[in-house]
Amino acid sequence: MFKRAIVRTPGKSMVHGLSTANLGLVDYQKALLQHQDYIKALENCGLEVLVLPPDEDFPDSTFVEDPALLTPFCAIITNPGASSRKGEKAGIKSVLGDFFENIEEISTPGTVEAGDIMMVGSHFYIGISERTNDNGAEQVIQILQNYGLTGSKILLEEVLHLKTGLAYLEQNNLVVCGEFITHKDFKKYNLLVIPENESYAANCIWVNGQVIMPKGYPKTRTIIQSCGYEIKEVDVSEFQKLDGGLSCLSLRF
Ligand code: CIR
Repeated sequence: MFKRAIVRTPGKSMVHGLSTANLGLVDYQKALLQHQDYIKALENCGLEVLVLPPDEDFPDSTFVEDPALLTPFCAIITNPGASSRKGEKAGIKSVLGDFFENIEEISTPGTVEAGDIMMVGSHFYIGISERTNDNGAEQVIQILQNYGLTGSKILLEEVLHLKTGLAYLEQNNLVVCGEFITHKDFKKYNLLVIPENESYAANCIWVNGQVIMPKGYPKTRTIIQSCGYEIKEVDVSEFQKLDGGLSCLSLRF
């Protein structure tokens, strides 16, 4: 069960965030309102939410999931592969010191963005992507092992981050789409296969028995609901324009 979440209010500079989506310009005022709704959804799942102020120096800093990986025993400050995001580390490290006794760090030449890491119990799947390299993944695995946890690597072919196309909903239920549907490492899970035209909704989050998912994906909603989860929908269209999903917008622990 999670008790808390950390989010960062987007700054005006978010309109200059990294994007391959081709979905048009971000509407900043709309993004602020959507971010508030996202916070409410987390609170309605019982979480205490720490809201960090905008950091205008880093347009993508609202995607707080990427610069840190939180585990039950330590926080790992990552080393984002995108050069414009490397400086996000300091801001998140100073905050996590209040909650974690053990803070570890990934160092160059390793790069890691935690959107590439999915926790399943005490095991962590690490996507090797354009943002997370092999050296970074090996550093994460070594740190995890020092705390009695395990990690393994998954080579990504199409998606930006591992969790762009995967979400673990506990109880062996794994939401999958695209390249992950037939991946051998995920065969042991009960796969909830999301249709290609709703692939954005594969990035949803389990929060204490409930699932928060993006608004507007009825087939995915039905699939997840049929497994017995209560669903909360949030419109995150402005973050989608920056390739960001629901999971990217918070650190949950
Ligand atoms: C980026 O390209 O880094 C941001 N515009 C989006 C990051 C999304 N984060 C995630 O999937 N974990």
